[in-house]
Amino acid sequence: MNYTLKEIRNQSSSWEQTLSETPSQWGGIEQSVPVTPQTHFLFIGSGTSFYLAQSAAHLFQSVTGNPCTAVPSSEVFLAAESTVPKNQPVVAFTISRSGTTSEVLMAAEYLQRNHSNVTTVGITCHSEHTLAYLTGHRVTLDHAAEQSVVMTQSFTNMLLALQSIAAKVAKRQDLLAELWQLPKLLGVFSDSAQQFGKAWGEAAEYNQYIFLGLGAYYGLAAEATLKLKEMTQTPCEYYNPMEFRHGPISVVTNGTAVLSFAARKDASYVQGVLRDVHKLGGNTAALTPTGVEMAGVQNLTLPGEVSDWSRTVLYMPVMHYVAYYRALALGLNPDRPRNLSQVVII
Ligand code: F1P
Repeated sequence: MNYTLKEIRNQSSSWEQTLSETPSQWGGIEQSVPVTPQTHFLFIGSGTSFYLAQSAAHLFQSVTGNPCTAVPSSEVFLAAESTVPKNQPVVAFTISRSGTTSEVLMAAEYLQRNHSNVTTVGITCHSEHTLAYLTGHRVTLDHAAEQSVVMTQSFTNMLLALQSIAAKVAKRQDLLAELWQLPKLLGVFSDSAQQFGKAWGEAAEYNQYIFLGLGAYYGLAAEATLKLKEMTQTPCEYYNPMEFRHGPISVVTNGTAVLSFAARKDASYVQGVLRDVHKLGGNTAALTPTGVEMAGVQNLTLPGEVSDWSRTVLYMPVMHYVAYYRALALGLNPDRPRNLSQVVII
């Protein structure tokens, strides 16, 4: 079995380890991380880790109520005036699987040199790499490290760790309990996730893919797009579903596959968008919560009764399989994606 498939399939058990290790790691640093109602949380990353930052910012703000923003690493040191708050305490989660990506290290160094109001917390899968030594504090998930170039379990585990921290900061034990259901839910769901991903990935008639997600799920749609692009170079894009009609829907043909992440709160709106796509000849599918059925759309129901907030990472393995199986169908090696390396050093 190749690395990529092994790591996609390892998510159920790696999630369990992340959920058991994060609270104690965060517990060891929370006293030195100033969190007040005025604290601004900044989420920083590059590539996959930036899309992770986007989802994390939404998830954090929705339970803490604190202002949260996500920024590509480069915009910390190249556009700080518009991305790094100056007059309030800031906790900057600097996210990097490798902990050696140049821009993330440059961002962390820049913050420590120029912004005394900022406390940096590294989120990484390599406790032995530079980022973990550079930031003021760190949460390390070495069990989620990968040999593959493309990030799969590292994405979902670092996001899950940030959700576990958000639930702790917000004193939401109920959400922590919901997160603890996810490893088992993925266990019972993984076969249907794989079958769905295989079918949609192998479909030779699809020549472009569009992923739709709103709020915290927008970062998931972005990451699903990046996975497919990295592993297969297939034309693909991502949008907030309600934005899709405002121009981008012009690309839809009968070779277009539109896959949406539907939350309970937005399912009826997503259904309307997919209905319009279908009328234009597009192929549509929705990943939906239990009990939400969308007529005229291929549904893949995610198991469990957890909240939209807690369910976030459960959508991702499906998209990992879509990209993985499309790569195989195109005769490509998912472990050796074109033009890419595990880490970008500039
Ligand atoms: C981020 C990243 C990945 C990309 C490739 C190169 O790495 O850009 O998003 O898929 O692997 O590195 P990191 O900073 O999270 O290690």
